Amino acid sequence: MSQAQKDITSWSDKSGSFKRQVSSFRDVIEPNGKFPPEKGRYHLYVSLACPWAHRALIVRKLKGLEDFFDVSTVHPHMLEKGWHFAKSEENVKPANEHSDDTFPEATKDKLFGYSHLRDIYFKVQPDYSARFTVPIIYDKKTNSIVNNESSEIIRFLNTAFNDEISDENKKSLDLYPKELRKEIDELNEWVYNDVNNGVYKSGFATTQQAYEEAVKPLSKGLQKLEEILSDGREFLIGGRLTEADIRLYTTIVRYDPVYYVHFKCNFGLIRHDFPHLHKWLQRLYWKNPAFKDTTNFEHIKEHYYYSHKHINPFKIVPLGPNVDIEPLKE
Ligand SMILES: N[C@@H](CCC(=O)N[C@@H](CS)C(=O)NCC(=O)O)C(=O)O
Repeated sequence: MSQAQKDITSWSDKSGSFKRQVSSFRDVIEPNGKFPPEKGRYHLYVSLACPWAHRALIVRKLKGLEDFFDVSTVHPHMLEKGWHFAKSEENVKPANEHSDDTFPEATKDKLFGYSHLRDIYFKVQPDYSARFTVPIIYDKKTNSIVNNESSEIIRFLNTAFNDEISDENKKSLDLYPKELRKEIDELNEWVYNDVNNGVYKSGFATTQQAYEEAVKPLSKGLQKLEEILSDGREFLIGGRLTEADIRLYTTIVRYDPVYYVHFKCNFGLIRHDFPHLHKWLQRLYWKNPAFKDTTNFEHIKEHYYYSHKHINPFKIVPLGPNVDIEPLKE
């Protein structure tokens, strides 16, 4: 059986620890480069459920790149052949009817009308044998995948189109400013290992030991973040919004509705046990539409609970929490 057809737990090694694959496509969009910035040339494939793809959607909106990239959005059910597209975008059933064919805000593959995301990978590389992940930046001109690694995608979206962006605020917004790079890189590194990927390592562990080895650093990581934010600061680093906030946000916003239950990260709820982290989350969500408008709790919940049959074989999607994000009181 090819890697592509295996269950997600096949990412685990012998010890039962989850090992995330290294992304395959690592080019960049940059002026005068192999992939120069051109309006309408590139397409973004995402899942609204996926925290990695969510990073790209936030930066696309913060930088005002909606007209530069159109987006195809996969259906939240990730089934045997991986992510698939909606069969129809009309007469869409409500999210709670669990249709594999349609879902509010899931789209068709707008470029090729393919049924599955894997078809894009095979079009570009017929012998592709790794996982079929989102996000993808696809180049319509050369029919290739520019990049499928979110940490790199958000870096080049931050700068590549600056000469073409007309809104001055969006053009000058720098999410990775030179003077903060060292601090951002340091924070990103442990946040990635212990928190962003930590929730997956906890949830996909197949031994008790592997689970505990993941969930303990995750618990410590959240405590550390809580301490950093305990002075009431609005952003993690430098008193301004940076990619460090974006990278953490997409994990924390999924924490109470999904990771706490589904991935057994249940030593604390963000809303009850991490008041400063909670306030930081609420501010990003309620004060900046780039965060709120790209956060879709229906896709998020439906995807995780419905797609990981080794964790939740009956695909029951819990109804709670009653409130997705509590209102901000300041
Ligand atoms: N390193 C990648 C990870 C992306 C990733 O793992 N995406 C998940 C969704 S959350 C995916 O598409 N998984 C499909 C699969 O494993 O078959 C990134 O940050 O862009």
